[in-house]
Amino acid sequence: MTSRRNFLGFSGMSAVLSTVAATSAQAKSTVTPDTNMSNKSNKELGYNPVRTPNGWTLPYTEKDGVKEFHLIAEEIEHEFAPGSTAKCWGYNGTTPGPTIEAVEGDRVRILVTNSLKEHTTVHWHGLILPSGMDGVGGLSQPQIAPGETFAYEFELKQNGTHMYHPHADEMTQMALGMMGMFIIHPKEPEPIDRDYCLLTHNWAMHPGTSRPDPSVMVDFDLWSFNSKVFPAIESIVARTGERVRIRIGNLSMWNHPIHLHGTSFNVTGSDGGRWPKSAWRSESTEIVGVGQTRDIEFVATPGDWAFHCHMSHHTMNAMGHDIPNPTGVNMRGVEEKIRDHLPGFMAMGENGMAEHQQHIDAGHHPGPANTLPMMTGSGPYGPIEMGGMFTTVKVRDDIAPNDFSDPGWYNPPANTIAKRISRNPNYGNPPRKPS
Ligand SMILES: [Cu+2]
Repeated sequence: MTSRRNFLGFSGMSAVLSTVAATSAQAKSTVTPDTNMSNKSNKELGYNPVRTPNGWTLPYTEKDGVKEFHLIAEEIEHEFAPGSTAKCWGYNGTTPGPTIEAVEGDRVRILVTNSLKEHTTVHWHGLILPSGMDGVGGLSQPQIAPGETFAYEFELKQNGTHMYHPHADEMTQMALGMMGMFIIHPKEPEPIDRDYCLLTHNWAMHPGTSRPDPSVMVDFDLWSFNSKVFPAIESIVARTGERVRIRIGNLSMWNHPIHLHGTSFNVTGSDGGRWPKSAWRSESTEIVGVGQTRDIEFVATPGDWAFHCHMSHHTMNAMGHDIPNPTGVNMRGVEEKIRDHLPGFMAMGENGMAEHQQHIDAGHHPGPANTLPMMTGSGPYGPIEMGGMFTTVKVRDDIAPNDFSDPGWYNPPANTIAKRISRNPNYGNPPRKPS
């Protein structure tokens, strides 16, 4: 049995697993740096376009007053972060599929071509529409067979943060990455300077393999925002004082308590649109449940602020769950004996797991092929020891309104960084609870 969460470093096992070879896929996943696919100004659009970090927005053509979009369901080659690629399923070359963006009152026609080898449908999650447009295979429409194209057409009767996903062999198709965001702007523009959207997901990408395993229900290996994991998730960038909204959708198998450092945000909306102010809640962590969307808004304050799921295993990459607890165990001597059976075995974890990244970074400990280290990433002060659903909100005083490029690391004002004042382990006299 392959143990997924492999933090003890079974490089012997990795040699076996690395024989799983990748084959060619039908389409290459590409990241479009500029996610706004429209050449129109915000004024012409009538809204401030949403930005999908690491993703993109689906262009449309206007035909007789109808906005026509075209999705194609297909197998793709996807990179979670450099060092881990997989054959996934998605739309128009990517997972998540492109963000669909329109305005309340629009009539939309969405063509769906099926380039998979099994049938599919698309369900417009949270949208108010005729029953026959709801996309549940067998219930509301016939399945879209391989090679066929179906047309969905309906009027957008609401605004808010919505999603789309298959309602056909849903367990497999979603596990392999078929999902996307569907943003409907209100007719009246909202006072938001930067509008981001992130779709959360989980992947059973067992070490050394190259296809997500759809049978896994709880113990996943990779946790993603827009199908990317740290350190490959783009930063959320803003200028000091701007009003930022982050729309978060969840089509994964877990709830995600999403936490932002350095500010108290308001939870301001969902698939029900932007709530009345009386319904806003001031929070620092908001659980986005499976099948839910939540919008958070805050005024940007300068700094590099961590933004992540607060389930601590959701900010790690692949590791092994089914191993004995090494914490506090002196494995010297035993390590040699295990090496007879597992060549290259390296004991880790006696004093905590931070040494994992040190060994990986130093090249002592090559992991299985096509598998990201459990903890990774470097900041200006050393290893960040994260993975999965972790990125940064980067706020600076001098960022132009439409500049989304990464400004690098924050340079804090003098005397505002925590600093070392002693190396003496017996320094001071910290109080302990009297026994
Ligand atoms: Cu989570």
